[in-house]
Amino acid sequence: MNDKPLQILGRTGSLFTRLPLIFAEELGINYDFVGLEDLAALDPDEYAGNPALRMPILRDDESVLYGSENICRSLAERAKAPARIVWPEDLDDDLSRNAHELVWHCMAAQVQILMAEHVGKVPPNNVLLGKARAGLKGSLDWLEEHATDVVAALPKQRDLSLFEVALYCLVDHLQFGPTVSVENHQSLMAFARQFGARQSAQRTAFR
Ligand SMILES: N[C@@H](CCC(=O)N[C@@H](CS)C(=O)NCC(=O)O)C(=O)O
Repeated sequence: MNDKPLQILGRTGSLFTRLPLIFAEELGINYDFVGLEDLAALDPDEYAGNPALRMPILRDDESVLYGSENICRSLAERAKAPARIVWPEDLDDDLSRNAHELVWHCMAAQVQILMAEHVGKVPPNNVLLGKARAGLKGSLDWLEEHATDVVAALPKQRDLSLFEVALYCLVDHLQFGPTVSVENHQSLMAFARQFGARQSAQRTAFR
């Protein structure tokens, strides 16, 4: 068996990269973080071969794996002590499934808006940016109303859920790279404060 640490490739300020970093910390996985330089790069080699030109990527001696959810699943499979993790397919009612969909929508919209503003220098009145901001704001308002109930409905006997990790990373990233305001969403902020007390969150802070 190969004991060389796994590599998680991404950026310390990347919303999607934070998910597997938190999973790795929670699960006690030995890993090296490899920072990627250029968000505008068009060469897949700059993203460990990911043709989608996205991060994070998980790399070991034998393989590369793309996509934050894939990577979280792979890390869970590699954990020495099995953890009780709630995955999207365990959400079995419409409210929880909608909440999952909207968190992932918000994450994609947050990246899209920041990339357009900071990398693309797209004018702020661009219609697609306006729609992305409106969809992000509406989805955040929905999550503000429902996320507490969704979290309360998760199985009590759990170590981690992908939903909570993603929601935490989203709310924290909205403060790190502001696009639409989250500060007045009291229950989302309270959730983030509580989850943010975990060592895994503190060891992976955006910077
Ligand atoms: N579906 C991918 C999305 C990853 C993603 O959008 N990552 C952002 C960084 S947080 C990225 O690579 N952005 C570069 C770009 O948008 O061109 C995943 O779940 O990992």
